[in-house]
Amino acid sequence: MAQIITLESLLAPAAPPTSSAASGCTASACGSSQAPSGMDPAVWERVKDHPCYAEEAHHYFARMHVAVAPACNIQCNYCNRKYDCANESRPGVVSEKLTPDQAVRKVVAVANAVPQLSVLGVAGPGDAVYDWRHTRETFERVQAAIPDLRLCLSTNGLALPDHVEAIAAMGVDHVTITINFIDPEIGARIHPWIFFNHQRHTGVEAARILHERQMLGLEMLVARGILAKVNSVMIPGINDEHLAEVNRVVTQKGAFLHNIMPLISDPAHGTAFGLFGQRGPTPAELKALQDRLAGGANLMRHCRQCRADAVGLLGEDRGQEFNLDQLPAEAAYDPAARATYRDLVAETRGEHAAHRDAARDDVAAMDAPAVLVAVATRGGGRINEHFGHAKEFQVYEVSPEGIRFTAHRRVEQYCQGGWGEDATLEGVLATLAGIACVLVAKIGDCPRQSLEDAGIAASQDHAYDWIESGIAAWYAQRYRSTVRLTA
Ligand code: CLF
Ligand code: SF4
Repeated sequence: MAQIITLESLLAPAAPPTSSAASGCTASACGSSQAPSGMDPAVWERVKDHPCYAEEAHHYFARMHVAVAPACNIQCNYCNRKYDCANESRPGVVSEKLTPDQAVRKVVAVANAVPQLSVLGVAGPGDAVYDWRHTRETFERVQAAIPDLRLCLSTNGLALPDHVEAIAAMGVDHVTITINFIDPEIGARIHPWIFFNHQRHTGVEAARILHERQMLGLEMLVARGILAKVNSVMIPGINDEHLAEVNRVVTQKGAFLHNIMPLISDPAHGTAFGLFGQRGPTPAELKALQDRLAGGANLMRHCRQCRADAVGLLGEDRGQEFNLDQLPAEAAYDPAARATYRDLVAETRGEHAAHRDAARDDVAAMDAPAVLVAVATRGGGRINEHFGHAKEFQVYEVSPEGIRFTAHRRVEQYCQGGWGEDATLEGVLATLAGIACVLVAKIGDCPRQSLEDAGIAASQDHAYDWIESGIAAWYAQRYRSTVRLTA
């Protein structure tokens, strides 16, 4: 018998949702989610359940990576081969490497247990396209077992032109290329060598070959209608200024999305950049660059730089629940839970879209400054996480121009085993610097006071509301009273 699933049981079990902006659901939005303005509805159909390709989708849908591709054909100065591919993951965490057979067992187990699952990605721990034999076999077998799972892969691009036809024939619709440079002089400072055509190349010559292959691969993907995403690692003093040129070129070549990720660099990771003391950008530097690039390719701002074996919604990682030794030896795929969940999301997203539009109209009528609001959420588009349980906050910029997701900020969970840790709270406060207000499902008096002492408002008045509705209501309350006081 099919399991009974509700969105609330999956995402916000503690209280019924309420709304402070629009109420009910408009006829036009009900039961559907519409393409964002300017997006072809046919393209929206291909991205609306991909948590990386559509920001809105990451509230509802999960991805999983299987670490089936250990081999790589280049060296990046931000990578230590002992660890995961840093193009799509945090360095410093070892993945359980899987054979295609083990990967299929894991995908079936996750699909049965995580109804939000919509995408299977191969993102390392080496290069998914260079290690094509493993990636292809995994995809073919998963496709046979779970035909509606979207397939996604990530590559450095060097081997991509050799496999685009096979990728297209398999129906892989989403491919990411990591492109950090256009100018080979800059590329040589990031990628010291490549292995190409049975030969090792170094320096500027290696970077030039890599660049040509990346451009060719991107053009071939776009020509076949595959949605190409470009990831770039932002490395201060090396390619940070140059990324505007990367953005210009990949936009012109038809990239669907550009994801600029901050360099993660730590001597403990044993990477060349970590050992040289190369720093990563600050959140403010990253945001300033992203803001400068608005208008080119769509920018992805919600990347979590996830592991090569990540499982779950982007802000969570349930990979440890599905280690090999925990998997059943054999299990059949049961499509019921995912199908039920999809139907519920389809209905809910229409309601969410209507409330988002109402919230946008509410803030457009305001005369108030742009401020940042941090939201604690467990997914589903709601303010539904307690302050003390949050492992990250989603940051939105609100102004009369609208309400826009800008970034996430990771924190150490404040509440451990029933009580809050003062030392942890200090770190949380530092991470929330520059935030005007934190919206949460619940917060205790003690952390609320500490936040207020640090100049950050905290509110649980919008608990379980839609994120945009709660932000608009807080904004109106905050700035209407200011207007009244100063009038
Ligand atoms: Fe994985 Fe990458 Fe596909 Fe997403 S991740 S292969 S496109 S399914 Fe997503 Fe993770 Fe960022 Fe990658 S949040 S690191 S962008
Ligand atoms: Fe490491 Fe990935 Fe670069 Fe290969 S492509 S060196 S695995 S970061």
